[in-house]
Amino acid sequence: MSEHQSSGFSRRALLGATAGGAAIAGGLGGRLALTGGAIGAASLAGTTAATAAEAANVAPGQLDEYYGFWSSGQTGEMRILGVPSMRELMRVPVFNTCSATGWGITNESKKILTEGLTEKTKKHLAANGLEFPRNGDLHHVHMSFTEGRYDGRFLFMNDKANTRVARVRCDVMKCDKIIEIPNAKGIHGLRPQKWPRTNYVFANGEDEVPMVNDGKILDDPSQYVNFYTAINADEMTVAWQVMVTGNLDNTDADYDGKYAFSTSYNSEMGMNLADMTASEMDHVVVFNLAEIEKGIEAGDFVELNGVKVIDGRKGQNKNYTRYIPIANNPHGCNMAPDKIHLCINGKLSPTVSLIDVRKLDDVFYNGADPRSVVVAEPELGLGPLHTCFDGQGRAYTTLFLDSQVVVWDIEKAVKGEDPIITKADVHYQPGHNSTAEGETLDASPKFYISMNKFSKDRFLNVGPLKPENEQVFLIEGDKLTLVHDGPTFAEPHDSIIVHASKVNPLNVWNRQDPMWAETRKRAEADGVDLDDYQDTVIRDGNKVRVYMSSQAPQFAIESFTVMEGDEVTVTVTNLDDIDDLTHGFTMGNHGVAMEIGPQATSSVTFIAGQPGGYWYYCQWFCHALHMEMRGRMFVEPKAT
Ligand code: CUK
Ligand code: CUA
Ligand code: CA
Repeated sequence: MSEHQSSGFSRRALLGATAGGAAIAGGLGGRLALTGGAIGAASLAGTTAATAAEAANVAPGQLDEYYGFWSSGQTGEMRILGVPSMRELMRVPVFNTCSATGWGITNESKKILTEGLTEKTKKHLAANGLEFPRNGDLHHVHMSFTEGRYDGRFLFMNDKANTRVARVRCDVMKCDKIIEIPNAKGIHGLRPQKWPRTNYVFANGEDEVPMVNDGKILDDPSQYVNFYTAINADEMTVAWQVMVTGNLDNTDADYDGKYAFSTSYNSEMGMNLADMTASEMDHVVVFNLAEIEKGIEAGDFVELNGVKVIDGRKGQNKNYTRYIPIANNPHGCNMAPDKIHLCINGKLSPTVSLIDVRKLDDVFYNGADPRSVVVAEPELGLGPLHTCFDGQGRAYTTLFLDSQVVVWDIEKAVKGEDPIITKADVHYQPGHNSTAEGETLDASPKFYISMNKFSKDRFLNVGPLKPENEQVFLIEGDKLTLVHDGPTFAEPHDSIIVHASKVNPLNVWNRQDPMWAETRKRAEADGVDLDDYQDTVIRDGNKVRVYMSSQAPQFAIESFTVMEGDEVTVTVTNLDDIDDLTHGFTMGNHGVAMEIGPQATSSVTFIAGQPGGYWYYCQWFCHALHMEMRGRMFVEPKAT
């Protein structure tokens, strides 16, 4: 034990927390175990925490029991972690561009990034010299469900910054669809339908916009509205929208396939902080799926930018929506796996409001008071943001202001008894949290992950911009033991933890994959069969199309010649069909790089620059002779 580490302990103990020695020692124990100081951990932390850390330790070469799918906020990508080790396994570019894989650079990815944009947005982007947004703000990643359980088909995610929703295919862990949601602004909350399967993905528009937003109405909030969007999950098209009163924050769906819910923190329709927090009550909007579908069927909608929009605003007296009053500025919206209770997290209020979804029929069809569905409102602590579940009747709510998690008993809360089981300190200011499959019928009491917004002193100082801190706790009965701190780059909001048995990605691409279907068509038009590979260079006026295969450690074409200013398209097919044998193609000095996975085809188009010789090379270390995997592009001067 060095002195440095010892003093670290006392500082931590002072700053850290009040949840008791176990959590503090657990933190240290976990940290030490991870740095290899197992003996030190045992002597310092005592046996319980050391055992817990051991239980959560995944030794080198061992696989995690769970996949974690992580959002990344303003980074715009999806991340895959192993849980409980919290090892970062992969980054999947979605709304961002990626230097390694060429997402946003290849023709295949550009197609996905551009085809779902509205014409209006394409114009904004063109005015800025862009084809697609450079950024994204990805808060919520959720997997498709079949009968209340993760089914391993797709992951869906939002982009708050550019009002988009994306889908990632779980068989290859690549994004295959991105759509911009018309009418709405700032897609925030996002959840798949749980029952009977994910036919819809629900997406909340957080920001209010003029109705219609064409510049005629500007600073007149009385004419602003918000939109709730149901996306057809199989086709990735907008099925319908509901116009609502107030804004929309987070959403969830029930386990009966009947209702979906959204929190609203701005029922006031305020345009500044004072106005957004002016009321005593905001609301939760309840969407009646069958009635909305009937309304669409019956033609009770307006068509707005190609979308069927139902009017579900307050006072419409129709059965599309109901508004349940909730203490001012609620945030998280979490359906419990008991299939009965929906938790609305108070944020400004120290409470969670428990809604019994079985009572909603009475509100819709028998005129019951909307507040009658709120069956408990336990006071839990300051700043409740999100709640997750362990399938044992316990709920875990993050307390942002208290920097704690509170574990509480749902049934006790409903009975009016003190529901609080325990509180544990987290470091610091937690937003979302997750338990193993906690938003599904397979919720289990194994790990608790606290996604904290501030890491402060938990890691070596890396300058003014600090990582976030995500902590893993072992759940043992009523006790939470901290076993791991994990720094993350900006800025995951949410995560889901999926048992490894439900996720079965391929090791090698299928040659017929739709990802490069367009490229295949282009090759066919050029007389090139991508499956019976001919390495060839096609000249077509000032367009040059290079088709080449790659097999470690060589590109089939070692040089090709183009003219200055030519539009060059390079299509590479990786003929290796071995696990983990990815090649790359980087064209020097042209800002061009891409990944080509085993058996995959990727293509990239660029303008040949100044005359001269340029090297292209494989940027994925693939072979002992990987450095030699390179070739030349000769750019001839334009004839004058
Ligand atoms: S929101 Cu981030 S902490 Cu976007 Cu799910 Cu609550
Ligand atoms: Cu192929 Cu490195
Ligand atoms: Ca409010």
